[in-house]
Amino acid sequence: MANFEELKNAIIKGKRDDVVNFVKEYLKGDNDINAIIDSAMIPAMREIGERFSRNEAYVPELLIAARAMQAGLEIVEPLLAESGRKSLGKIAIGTVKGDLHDIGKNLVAIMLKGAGYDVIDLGVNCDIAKFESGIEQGADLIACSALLTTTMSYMKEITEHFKDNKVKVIIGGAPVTQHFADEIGADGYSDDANGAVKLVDTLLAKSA
Ligand code: B1M
Repeated sequence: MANFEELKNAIIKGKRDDVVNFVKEYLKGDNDINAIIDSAMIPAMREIGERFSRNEAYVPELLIAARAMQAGLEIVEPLLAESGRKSLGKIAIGTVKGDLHDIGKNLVAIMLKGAGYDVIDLGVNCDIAKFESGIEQGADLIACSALLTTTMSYMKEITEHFKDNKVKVIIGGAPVTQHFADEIGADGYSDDANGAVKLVDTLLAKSA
C-alpha cells in the first residue's frame, strides 16, 4: 500500500525530485492513477492553500509546491491519455483573464484527454479572443477555470459573449459554485476534474 502521506508532504514542501521518484515508483506497480491524484496530490494543494490562508505559508512556498505538483502530473498525464478511447469531441480549455492558476485547469485537461477528448489548452490569462481562437480550431465546448474571486466575474462576460453561439460553456474552479453558474447562464459547472468529464459527456451527447 503506497504511503500517500509521504507524497503529500513532498508536494507541500516542494520537493520536486521526491515527488517525481514517488510517482514513478508508484506507477511501476499496477496501481490506480486516479487514487494518487485524488488521495495525495489534490489534498496536498488544499493543505498548502489552508496554510497560506493562516499565514503559515507564503507565495514562494505555494509556487514551489505548485511546481512539484506539476512535475508529478506530467508523469501521470501520458498514462491517463493512453487509457482513453477514440476522440469524443474537441474541448478548448483555459484559465480566465487575470488569473494565472493552472493546476486545476491542467488536471481537468488531463482527465478530458484520458476520457477520449481532444483538448486545446489555451493556457492562463485567457480573454474572450483567446477562447474564440479555440472555436476557430474546431472546439465543440469551452471550459473555463478561475481560482480568484476577482477573476471569476469575467466568466459572466464569456458566457454572455458565447450565448448565441452553438458552443457550450462550462465553468469551474475553487471559488465557483453551481449557483454562480446558474446566475451567469453557463451550460454547466463541476467542482472537480472527474465531474467535469461527466459534464462534458452529458452536454456533448445532448448536442450530438
Ligand atoms: Co494562489 N490563491 N494566488 N497561487 N493559490 C489561491 C486560489 C487562494 C484561495 C489561496 C488562499 O488565500 N487560501 C487565493 C485566492 C483568494 C480569493 O480569490 N478569494 C490565492 C491568491 C490570493 C493568490 C495571489 C493573489 C497571491 C498573491 O500574489 N498575493 C496570486 C494571484 C496570481 C494570479 O492568478 N493573478 C496567487 C498566486 C499563486 C501561485 C502562482 C503562487 C500558485 C499558482 C501556481 C499555478 O497554478 N501554476 C498559487 C496556488 C498554488 C494557490 C493554491 C494554494 C492552490 C491552487 C491549486 O492549484 N489547487 C490556492 C488555494 C486553494 O485553492 N486551496 C490559491 C489544486 C487544484 C487541483 O485545485 O485549481 O481548485 P483547483 O482545481 C480543482 C477544482 O476547482 C476543479 O477541478 C480541480 C481538481 O479536481 N476545477 C474545475 C478547476 N477548474 C475547473 C474547470 C472546470 C471544472 C472543474 O470546468 C471548466
